[in-house]
Amino acid sequence: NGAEQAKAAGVFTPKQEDYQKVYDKIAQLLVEHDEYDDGSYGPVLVRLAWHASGTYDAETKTGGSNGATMRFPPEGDHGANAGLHAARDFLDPVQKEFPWITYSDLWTLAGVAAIQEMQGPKIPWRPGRNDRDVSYCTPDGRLPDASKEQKHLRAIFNRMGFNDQEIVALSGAHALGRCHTDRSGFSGPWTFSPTVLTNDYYKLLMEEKWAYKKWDGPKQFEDVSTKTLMMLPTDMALIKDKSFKSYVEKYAKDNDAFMHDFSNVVMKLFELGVPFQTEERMTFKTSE
Ligand code: ZEM
Repeated sequence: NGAEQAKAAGVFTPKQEDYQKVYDKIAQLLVEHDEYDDGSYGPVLVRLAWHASGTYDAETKTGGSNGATMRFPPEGDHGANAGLHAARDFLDPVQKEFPWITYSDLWTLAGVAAIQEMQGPKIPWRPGRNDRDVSYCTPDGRLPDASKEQKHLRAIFNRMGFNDQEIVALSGAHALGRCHTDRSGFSGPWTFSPTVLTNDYYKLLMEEKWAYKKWDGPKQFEDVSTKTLMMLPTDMALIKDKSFKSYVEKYAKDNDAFMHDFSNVVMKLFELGVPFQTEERMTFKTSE
């Protein structure tokens, strides 16, 4: 076949249909490996794509998803990245089957696939990331510290180029997944449906009563009524701060607005610092 021949000749230029095959493989593995956590690797794939991208510094134009430098010990061992080997290992067979894709493109594409397969919005995506060597690892401390509040959130996310509205829209990702005591030290999920993207994170922030969890672990919050859900200090900062809270209220009331803004802001996150050769983005077909 043409693609194989072109690849053998070293001139293989993947097209949208080739990236769709990568997407489909990830979607298939997500279904097959339902033994993980709440039944899905989806959340940890989203966290991998976010931690690859969220190291971006707009001033020095360093970090971001270009490079996939989390493969190497200095960055892979940063405390914030604890547990992400699970996501990288999950993607290994995909990289083996499609050796032409860079790890850095694969990680963000997997983030897109995970979000779409967990009933989130379509996230337009484009290729163009190159893997870089260990010398491009970012310094520790670029990702947010969950024990802090609004001042820290603004410092970290403004550095990437995000405003208040975007910070709140991005935080809606915490509808997904959970905290693990052996990773971050925190414990528990934010919502009752951690493998489906909804605006429940905002609804719960607004509607539940939250109190400090009484335990030996780091300071976190639990819902008073069921004591099964959690919020980080940085999550609670979104309803302490007037400007942040106005967006939490908006997304709690309007799921469509959340889905729309989440798509835009995640697209922007995954593109930070990438020297694209193309303006054109592709939108992947979701399975079924
Ligand atoms: Zn998270 N996040 N995050 N986040 N995150 C965790 C888990 C997940 C913060 C944070 O400290 C933590 C964004 C923003 C911020 C996801 C996506 C996104 C955990 C738990 C912590 C502590 C890790 C563990 O123990 O496994 C902080 C302080 C943030 C600042 C606002 C953004 C932005 C995200 C994507 C757009 C996801 C999906 C998870 C769940 C991972 C899993 O394994 O279930």
